[in-house]
Amino acid sequence: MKIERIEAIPYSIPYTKPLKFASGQVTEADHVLLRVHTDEGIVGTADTPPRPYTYGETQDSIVAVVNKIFAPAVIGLDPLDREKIHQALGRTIHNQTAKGGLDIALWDIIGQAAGMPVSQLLGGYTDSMQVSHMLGFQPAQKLLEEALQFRSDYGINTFKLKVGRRPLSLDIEACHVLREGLGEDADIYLDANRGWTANEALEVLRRTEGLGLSLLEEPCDAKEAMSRRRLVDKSPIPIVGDESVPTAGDVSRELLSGGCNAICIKTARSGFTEATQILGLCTGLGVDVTMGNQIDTQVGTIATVTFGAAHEASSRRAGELSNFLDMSDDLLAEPIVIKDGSISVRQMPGVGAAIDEAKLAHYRQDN
Ligand code: MUC
Ligand code: MG
Repeated sequence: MKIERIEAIPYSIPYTKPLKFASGQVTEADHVLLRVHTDEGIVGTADTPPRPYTYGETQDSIVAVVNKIFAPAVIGLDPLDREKIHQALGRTIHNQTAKGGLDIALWDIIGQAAGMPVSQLLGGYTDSMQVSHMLGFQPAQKLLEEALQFRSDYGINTFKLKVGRRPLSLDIEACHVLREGLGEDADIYLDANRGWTANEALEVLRRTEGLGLSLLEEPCDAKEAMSRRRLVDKSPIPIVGDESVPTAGDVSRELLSGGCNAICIKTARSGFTEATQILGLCTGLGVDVTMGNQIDTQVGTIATVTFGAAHEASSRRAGELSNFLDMSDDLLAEPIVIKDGSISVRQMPGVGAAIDEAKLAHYRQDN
């Protein structure tokens, strides 16, 4: 089997409600759908979300790097020659989600060729993932209303609260209101997207003591190495690396230098291959992982479910899998269902990301 051609299709689907966080906001899914075509007629599919404020990629840059650099480098190779393909892609640095999407599309091809669900090929640990819902910036009472609504509509009881605002009292109040309103059984954790300094994060931890918050993600820029280490040493809860750790090398640097002591894995930026390396590193070191969300569509979300459910360590905690609910539409032919707080792995060959062609024709921006 050979890779024959690669499509990088820019499209845009509006969100019904913007998601705001410390490093940016999302009002539309202005993503790029990747389709890797083989000479045997098998097509691998993946979604790539440009996040300029996180990785520097844009919709245009993803299309350009795929069309001009990655496609010419891998066309003619066998999709099973993964190591050769990764060597070829690795000659270009960064471009995380473009590389991650291509890797997922290759696995989709491999699963279809083998007649097996990719989740089973990767590890086959379980057949579903518990869902954590991400709450963007809003007044405290609105946050509680949204969380209660998600709990009653979908059975979700794990919430990631976006923080990193100033004055700190905005987020501190939100933590208190959520814990009070959701009760002690809800898992509540925080993600500041580098919005604070390490000392501000310490102050927030002091003023939310006793609330049972479980994790604090990317509180400040990991490049502020000295103060970040001090924060990790002093924090009573794990400090999670997210945007500071897109690659296995970044994970080892941040863990070994004390910049974090838990890791967020995102398939959108690591694909399945590097996510497997990261998971192995974390499991070997006894470091907890979370399955994160790159503000994914249903196409991206099903990829996270595929990987997360494949392994014990990545399915232990609820994964962030619900942001697509705020989109006005999606490209996935068979919509994802969240039931009793969880999403099932697709029991079909590949990743299970069949595309609704009429919707793609409607939302694509290149014709
Ligand atoms: C997250 O976990 O940080 C927001 C920015 C980004 O790159 O991902 C999202 C969610
Ligand atoms: Mg994060």
